Amino acid sequence: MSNFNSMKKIINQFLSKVSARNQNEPEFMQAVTEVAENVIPYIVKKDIYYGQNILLRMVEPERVTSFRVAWIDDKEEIQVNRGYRVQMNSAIGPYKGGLRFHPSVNLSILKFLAFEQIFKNSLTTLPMGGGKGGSDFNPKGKSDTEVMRFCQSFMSELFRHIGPNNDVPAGDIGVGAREIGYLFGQYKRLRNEFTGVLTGKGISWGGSLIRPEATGYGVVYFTVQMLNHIGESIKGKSVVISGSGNVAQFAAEKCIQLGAKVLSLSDSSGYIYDSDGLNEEKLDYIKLLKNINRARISEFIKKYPKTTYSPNSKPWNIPCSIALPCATQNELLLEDAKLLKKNNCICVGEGANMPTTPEAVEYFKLNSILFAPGKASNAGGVAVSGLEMAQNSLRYNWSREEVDSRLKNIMSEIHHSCLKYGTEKTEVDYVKGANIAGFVKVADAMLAQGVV
Ligand code: NDP
Ligand code: 2IT
Repeated sequence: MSNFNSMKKIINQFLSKVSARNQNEPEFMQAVTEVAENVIPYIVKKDIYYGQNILLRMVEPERVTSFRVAWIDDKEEIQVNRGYRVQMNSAIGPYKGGLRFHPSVNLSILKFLAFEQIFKNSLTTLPMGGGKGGSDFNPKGKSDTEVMRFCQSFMSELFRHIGPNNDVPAGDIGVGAREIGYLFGQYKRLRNEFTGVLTGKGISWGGSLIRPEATGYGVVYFTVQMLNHIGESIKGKSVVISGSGNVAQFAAEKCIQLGAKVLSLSDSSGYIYDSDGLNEEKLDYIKLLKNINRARISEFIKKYPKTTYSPNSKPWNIPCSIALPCATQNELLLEDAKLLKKNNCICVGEGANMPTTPEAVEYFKLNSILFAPGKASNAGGVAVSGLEMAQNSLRYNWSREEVDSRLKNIMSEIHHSCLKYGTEKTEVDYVKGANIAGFVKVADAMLAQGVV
């Protein structure tokens, strides 16, 4: 058997074992498969890792908690949702990762996110393990008081399982400043302690400057690094962004600040296309629509009628040099990748977690399109969460400039790690680089700590 075939066999044996134990978890298996394909060939060449079943240990969550969240809506009807916290790996630090509130939330999605978070957090250079949680609660259309009652009920169980030295959640889809506030208030009330148990807090109560901006800014800092590495720059380039939430808004903001032309944003109902490019004033209006009015992005064209709105479609058919998928998993398919290539796109940076399907990732690789996986390019959010934890421990706040400069340095370090493990002849496989670099630090810690 050729080396290639025997390696394929080892990988397939591993994946069969994992999938037998995690049936009906397609998103989790998708994330595990990608890591296994990069990391197993690395492990078999390294005596210290070979035979230690490290990856088999990493795919098994240290702990999974699932709980009932009962709450009363504005019509005084009793509602029941399901809450979760997946504590995946604590080898290098307390569990760290966001909470997602979205009707699609299930164990497969949270396990994929918690698994990705292990590698992402390792790449940040900061001491954070991997975790994720959330609920199938849908915040859309709920009043502020309904969201508050839900968050209070959710935290009334979650508080037993988290803590500033144990597990520190943050935001993700459907969980922003409002939800973190309600969750923090309830935790503080139950524990009678003011601690850094959550990140993404408000500035006056323990939050960090730049945390709201960090994921989107970080994606763009990473994209700039990739472009610079091939002698290109972002200035003047056209950018297509999906999503219009936290990550998309600040990715757009940084692109505009750096002189790029942002042509689109979207939500789950459709996308807007602005051939002149969004400017700061238009972006402020999007922030108002999405964050304060909690409206649909289609509303944008009422104020800016030169912009077009396309319902029930995604923006990947718009000609652009750079694509930043910043909405959700599996939102960029092979056919979208082909459209991007046809329109001469040269670079894709994931703002969301796993937005690109494996077939589309492979297509980008075969066509030499720069591609950054979310665990590298969107790590700026959790990195500044780590800086928020550091500031909470110091009982001190750093300036905007200080945090932004630390964020930039961390994104450069991540880029450097990807180059170290992913450079192949003249090109860089950022997926492989991120997976191996993220793995090595966690694996070494696990080896040092024995079979636990
Ligand atoms: P938000 O809730 O602020 O925004 C989510 C955006 O994505 C909205 O525009 C939403 O549209 C859209 N969206 C959500 N689900 C779907 C779907 N099924 N199909 C199409 N569009 C969808 O979330 P964030 O911006 O925080 O998160 C976006 C992505 O970035 C997620 O993958 C998240 O895991 C990832 N991420 C977030 C980080 C953070 O710090 N917040 C850090 C790193 C990664 P609609 O309003 O219609 O639902
Ligand atoms: O996917 C992610 O990295 C996040 N949602 C942010 C996690 C965090 O703890 O800041």
